[in-house]
Amino acid sequence: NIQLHRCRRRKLSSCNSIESVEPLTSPSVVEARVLVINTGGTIGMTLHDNVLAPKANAFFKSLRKLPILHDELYAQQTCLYQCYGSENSLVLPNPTPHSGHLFHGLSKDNKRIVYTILEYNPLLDSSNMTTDDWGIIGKDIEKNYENYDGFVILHGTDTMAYTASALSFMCEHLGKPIILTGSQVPIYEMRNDGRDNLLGALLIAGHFVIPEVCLYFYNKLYRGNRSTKVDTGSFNAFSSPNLAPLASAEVDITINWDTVWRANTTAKFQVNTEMNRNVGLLRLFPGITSATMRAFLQPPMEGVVLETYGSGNAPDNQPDLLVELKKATDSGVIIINCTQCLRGTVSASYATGKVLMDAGLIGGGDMTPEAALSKLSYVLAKKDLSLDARKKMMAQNLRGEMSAADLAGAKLCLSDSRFIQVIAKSLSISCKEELEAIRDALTPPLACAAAKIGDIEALEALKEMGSNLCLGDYDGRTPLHIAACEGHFKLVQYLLGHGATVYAKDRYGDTPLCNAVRFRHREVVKLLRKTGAHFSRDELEEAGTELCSLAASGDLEGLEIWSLAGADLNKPGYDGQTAILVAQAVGKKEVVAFLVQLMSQKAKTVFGE
Ligand code: ASN
Repeated sequence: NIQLHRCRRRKLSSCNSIESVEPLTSPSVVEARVLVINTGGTIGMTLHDNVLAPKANAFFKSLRKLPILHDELYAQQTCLYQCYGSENSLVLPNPTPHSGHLFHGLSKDNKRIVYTILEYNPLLDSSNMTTDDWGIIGKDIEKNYENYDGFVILHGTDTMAYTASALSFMCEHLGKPIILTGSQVPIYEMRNDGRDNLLGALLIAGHFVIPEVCLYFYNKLYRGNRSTKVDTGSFNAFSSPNLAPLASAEVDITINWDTVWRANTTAKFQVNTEMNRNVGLLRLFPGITSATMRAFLQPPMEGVVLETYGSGNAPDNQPDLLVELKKATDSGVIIINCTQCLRGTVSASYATGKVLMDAGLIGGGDMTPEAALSKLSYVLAKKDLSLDARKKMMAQNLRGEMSAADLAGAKLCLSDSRFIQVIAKSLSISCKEELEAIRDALTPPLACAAAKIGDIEALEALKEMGSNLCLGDYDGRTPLHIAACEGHFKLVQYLLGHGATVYAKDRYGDTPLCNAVRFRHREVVKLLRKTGAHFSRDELEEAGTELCSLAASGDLEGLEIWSLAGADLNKPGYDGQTAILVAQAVGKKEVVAFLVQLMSQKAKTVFGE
């Protein structure tokens, strides 16, 4: 039982029993409270008969003797044990030590992190963890949610990524940090990673409101459902192959706030411990038989993560395998296609991938198998939902566990993007990838609108948001197309100087040069030509007819623009007549003279006169 006192800002001299203890200098300090749930794992193991196993009732006592993890003097002076319980509460040392060193990356508000340890009995090697253990952890967090600022879960590394993934789904409307950590070497050994991991997790949980289930290991904070154990023998045991870390603890603790999941709900936190256990992971291997597949997909199996090759591929020359898969999906088993590769996403780019979609599998995007499995278990337990609704949920990004399909790899920084953030908030969008999706969807039309009115400042602002000014709108019209239509010379210049391409084609196949010609913007045509713009072979071919009609109607401006744009004034029209012959035939002498002059000018430029 944990005593739940809420003494967040306690007077240091509020305790009667401290007369004999030297008072501290600061009159009051802010305290952050963290609940540490010790489930077991190597961090608290000792050797028994030459093998490591968890040791009960030793962890708290040992931390109490470690000055980097506990300040006994402060505890005495503030009557910490009376206030929070002597059996399980500790306090981190002062973040601004007497040596005068800055405590890098943390707030300067002299915050003390008081942490209370809840030790499970029995402590488990994480290989012994089950779905029920996830539920127990979840319920303990729920019970204590309002009394703590953050939660640290000490856990074995072997299945830490599974528990982190499962908790991320079970914890609905989470608003506080839950950080799993552990170690590769017991904290009792001289060289160990447990102290640093625990300290880092405590500091982050106590200082930053990161509303996610995270995993902290070897100076990095990962989104729990993106992490996976990748090394048995290194302190750097975890990786998050498809998502950059949420934070890194170097000289400074730097939080990557753009990546941190944003709470997008007004609903209250709750832990949903209903998990469906009839789920499984099946890794494809060359030579797998339909009998193996059939056996695996037998009832009571309700959900399977199929770990496929590469970008989600499976043999398409073994129809018997595909038949088994199809039979299972037809009978209501949800099968998720995840890649065996550490990094990347599944996509139906190969025939060997498409067959799986045809067999009714759902693409798992770039989810880790751990995340996909626990998501299945969570979603399948929602008995009130129809099969279709559950399938839909599996394909959705629920807790930042997957990147939006066409956006994996989006990389631009959104830190200045107030506008998109406000829009995203109103649309209840939480993750960086989705924000970037919105930015990328909205900024091309916005840039086109800015180009329309010749607003270079607006374009500049969009560029600062990380927008690519070369992107086209829904019709493939780029800002350069629009500026060329409007004849905004300065803006065309600006765009050309900021990466816009003269070769962009809209859905009608038109380039900015075509547009500038059509709307008769002489200077823009010249500038585009100088930058390398040219008509296509077909356009040049068809130009003859256009020139003839311009000549017939006496349109000198039109003839000049076409000539500037690179049209051959001698090109015959559809009936074999050239513009000059047409002008003569209709008696337009000034057109004939103009064409002769244009042609001689052109010849001079060609021959460099
Ligand atoms: N077998 C241990 C566990 O998962 C491994 C560890 O914690 N490093 O509990």
